[in-house]
Amino acid sequence: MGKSDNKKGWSIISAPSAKPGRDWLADELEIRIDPYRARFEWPEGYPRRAEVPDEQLSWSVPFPDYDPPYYVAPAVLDNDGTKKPGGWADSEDVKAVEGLPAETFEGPLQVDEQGRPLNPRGRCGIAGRGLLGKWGPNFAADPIITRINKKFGDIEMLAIQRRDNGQWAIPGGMVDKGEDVSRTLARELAEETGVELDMSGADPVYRGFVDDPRSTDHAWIESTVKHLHLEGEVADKLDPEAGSDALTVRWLPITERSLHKLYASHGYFVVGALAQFNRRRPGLLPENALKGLAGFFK
Ligand code: RP5
Repeated sequence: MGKSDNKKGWSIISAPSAKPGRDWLADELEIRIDPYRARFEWPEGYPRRAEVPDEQLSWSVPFPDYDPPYYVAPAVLDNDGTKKPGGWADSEDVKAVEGLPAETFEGPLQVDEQGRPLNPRGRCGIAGRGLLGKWGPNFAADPIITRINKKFGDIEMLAIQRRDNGQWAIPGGMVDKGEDVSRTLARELAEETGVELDMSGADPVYRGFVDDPRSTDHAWIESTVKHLHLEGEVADKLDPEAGSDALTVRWLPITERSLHKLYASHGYFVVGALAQFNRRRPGLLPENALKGLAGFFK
């Protein structure tokens, strides 16, 4: 198990560098995202999360006094697909929802006695769906696009500043119903940054739970993360332009500091992508830039 830093709001991860004698660049990274923001942060409009002691996080441990506030955002209710044509949200009546998956990237879906899916990372201190449209897993896709800035010797990523909270993020988004995830990666990239790239050959980085501050006991995000490193002139010819969900778009230098400031679990996804790429193509990414990221796990 890695460590958490409550003041900075890191997630917790189990990583080789947390184990003596192992090196994050040389060894396979085992990314396990644990809930931090999902327990201690919440977006504007949410009620305060109920306290959940570490030892009662798991649904398998009884917590008879657990009585979290219930919250579903008005935007979710207004976009109920059973009432509004084209609505992106499920019905508020969980029993009326068709097609709840039996399996998610995190394993078999567990439900409570009311049929509500249970967050695979345990109790989050808020019942209902919050700002998330789907009961259970809300599937997302995150395209990591990197390049080397030769002038500064940096590795940079294409990042957006989110309109909802001003945080820098991978230009990801939700998978539409029936959509192939490669398509979602390319579509979200194009919608949020104006950059059009074929993501079908991108390298898989991660699939699973995201520590998103919108998470609740009954709704959470699971993402497919893929990485494309652009070489030579390709990246310089692109002309990124912020789309509707983004305030700004830029090539963001990847540093220990910028990684920690990224939205949700995105810092872990980016460092995981770089470590994996560096093992496959040793020598291509600037050594100094990589060395500067070692402290990310400390
Ligand atoms: C994060 O929320 C995911 O990693 C993905 O980047 C994003 C999807 O939500 P929206 O950007 O569509 O709000 O948890």
